[in-house]
Amino acid sequence: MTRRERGFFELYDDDPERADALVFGRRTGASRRGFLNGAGLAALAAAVGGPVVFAGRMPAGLVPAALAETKGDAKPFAFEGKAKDLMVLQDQPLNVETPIHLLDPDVTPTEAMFIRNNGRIPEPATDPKAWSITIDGEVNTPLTLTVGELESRFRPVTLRLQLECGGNGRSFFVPETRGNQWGHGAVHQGEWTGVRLKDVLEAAGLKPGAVYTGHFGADPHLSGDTTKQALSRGIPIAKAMEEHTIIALRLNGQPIPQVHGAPARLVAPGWPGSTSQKWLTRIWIRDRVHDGQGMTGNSYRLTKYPVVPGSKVDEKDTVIMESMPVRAVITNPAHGTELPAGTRRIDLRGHAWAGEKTVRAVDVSTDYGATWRKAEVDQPKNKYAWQNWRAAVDLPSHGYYELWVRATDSDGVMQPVVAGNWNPQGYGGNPMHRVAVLVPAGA
Ligand SMILES: Nc1nc2c(c(=O)[nH]1)N[C@H]1C(S)=C(S)[C@@H](COP(=O)(O)O)O[C@H]1N2
Ligand SMILES: [Mo]
Repeated sequence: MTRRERGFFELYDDDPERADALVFGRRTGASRRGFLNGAGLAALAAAVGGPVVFAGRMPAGLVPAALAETKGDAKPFAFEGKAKDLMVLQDQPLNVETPIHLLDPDVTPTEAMFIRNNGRIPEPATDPKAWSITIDGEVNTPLTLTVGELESRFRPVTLRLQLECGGNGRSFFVPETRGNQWGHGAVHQGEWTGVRLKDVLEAAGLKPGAVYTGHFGADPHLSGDTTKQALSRGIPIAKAMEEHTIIALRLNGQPIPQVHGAPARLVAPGWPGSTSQKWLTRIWIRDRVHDGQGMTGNSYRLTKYPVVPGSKVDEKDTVIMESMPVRAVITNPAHGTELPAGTRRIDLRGHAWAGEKTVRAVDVSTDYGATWRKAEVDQPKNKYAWQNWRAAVDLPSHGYYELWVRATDSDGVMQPVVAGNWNPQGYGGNPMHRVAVLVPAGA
């Protein structure tokens, strides 16, 4: 047995440069990748606290999961109503990621939900019921409705909806792209109560020329410039009329917290989170694709065809990102768990989702993808709810393991091992999720 010099991750936390050099030998340029030779393997075993059981199946050059984890600011997150272990990626604007194990419940607790802001958080409304939303543009009757009127005039709906940032997984792209370096944790599934956007748009009456929505919120632009929007995205009319697209008024049975868009926000499930406007004040029905803040250039756009990673891409060679891609996460055990000595079999569980589509299969591996086992996958509770999955796996001896999960969507598209589909701003990075665990040697 390898004697454990340090804790599971301490070495990498303290001095990642030195740790990399130890494990992978000479570094080439700024790259972390190298080859695991005998000395590297011994160093890795020492670092992770046990023998790397399936080292023989480990792809050369793949950064071990124990070392690849994204980390936010090391300080505990101090924000009213929020869990302290959320990871702050950015302060101004506030961008905060959820460690995956906090996503374990089917409905994400409000305190565990990731936060994504492009601008400043607006001042809370003094009278939330009097907050008003204007529907104008290509409609027969422009409307201004208060939250109170939305509640009294339209039928309420409650749905479990997964909401994922378009940039979730950005940190896995090579070369790195601009923006928040999210791991897999820019996603949540709330139980949202509100009214269907469709019902509201029907009350206004769409003109035949209606093509797209344009969303506006009350959050000031980061610069303080009142002529600029922090974010103003939109969706095609068909998505706006889809019955799961809602103006949400409550989250998990409570008023929506200010940071999540109180008192009214859109939820356009399965699409990049940026289409789910917080602090909603206006929906402008457009006769063309909306051109607000975040709709043009490379923002929220994928390339029309594969490009050489790192190349410059023209707007004409891009398409607006619509459905989010397939992804699965392991919510239990947590990354970095030291299991009880003698553990030889464990239960894995988590969620999987695929934007507009559903998940057909989830597979798990303990040996770097050499062999796979099928997980049991539940049906979604409602359309756009994530699907819970579970699987038991064997761990043949003590040591370091990586638990890998990959999902396949209803069209047969499977998650890649590493983030493919590179695009200039790093959207839709969905490599498989990997969790490192340790089974210590018996006493
Ligand atoms: N008004 C407004 N709405 C917004 C944003 C914003 O910056 N301003 N960010 C969007 C993005 S990019 C995402 S991913 C989601 C995140 O929602 P959450 O902060 O409630 O988790 O909100 C969206 N709605
Ligand atoms: Mo986002």
